[in-house]
Amino acid sequence: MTNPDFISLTSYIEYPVEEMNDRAAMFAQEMQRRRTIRTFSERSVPREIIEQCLIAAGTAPSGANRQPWHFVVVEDSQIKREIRLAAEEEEREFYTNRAPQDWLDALAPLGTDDQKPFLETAPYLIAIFAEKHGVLPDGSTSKNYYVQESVGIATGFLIAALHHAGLASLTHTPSPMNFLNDILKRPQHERPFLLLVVGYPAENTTVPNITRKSLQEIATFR
Ligand code: IYR
Repeated sequence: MTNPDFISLTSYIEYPVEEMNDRAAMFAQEMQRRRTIRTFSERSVPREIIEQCLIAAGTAPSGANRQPWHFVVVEDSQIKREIRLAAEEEEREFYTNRAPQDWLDALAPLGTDDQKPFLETAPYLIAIFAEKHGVLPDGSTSKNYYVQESVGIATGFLIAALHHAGLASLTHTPSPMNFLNDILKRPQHERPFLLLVVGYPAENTTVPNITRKSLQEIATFR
C-alpha cells in the first residue's frame, strides 16, 4: 500500500452564522432566477468566461478523484451545423416514433419539438463526455468509479457557474447522441453525457409558465 499524501486544509473559510445565513439565502435567490431557455441570441461571448466556468465545473467531487469528464466547446459554425442536422434527425425519430405517449404528454408544457435552431444560433455548444475508463500514459486502461454521478455533479457545477456569470443555458439530450463522438472526434470510451447550449437569451425570450417544487415537497427533516 502506498502512503496517502495529506496536506493541511487552508482553503476553508468559516463565516459567522449570520453571514452564512445571508450567503445561503442570496445563493438560493440567485439560483431561483435561473431558467432553461430555448431561444438564443447570436451575440458572441468571450471565451475566457466559458474557460472560467469550466474551471469551476472541474472542481466537482468525483469517484476516487478520477475526474472522468471531458468538455468539448464548439464555436465553429460548420461543426454546429453538423451537430444540429444529426440531432434533428434523432429528434424527428423521437417525436414521431420512439417517444411513448406519456413522455410526449410530459413534454407538452415545455413546447419542445424536433426543430433545434438553437444548436446553430447559440455562440457555444458544450458537449460533455463521460469517460467510461481512464487511459494511462502507457496506453493501458484504468477503472473509473461513479462516472454518471461524477459527471452529473460537474455538469451541475457548470450550469450554476454559467448562470452565476450571467449566461443562459439549455441542457439538451438528443437520444441517442453517439453522433457527437464522430463529429467531435472523441474516442469510444467517452460517452456523450449531455449537450449544453450556452449564450445570451434572444430578445423577447419566453419560458414555460412552470413552477419549482417547494422546500416541503423536496425535503424531509427528521
Ligand atoms: N431530447 C428531446 C426531448 C426532451 C426530453 C426531455 I426529458 C426534456 O426535458 C426536453 C426534451 C428534445 O430535446 O426535444
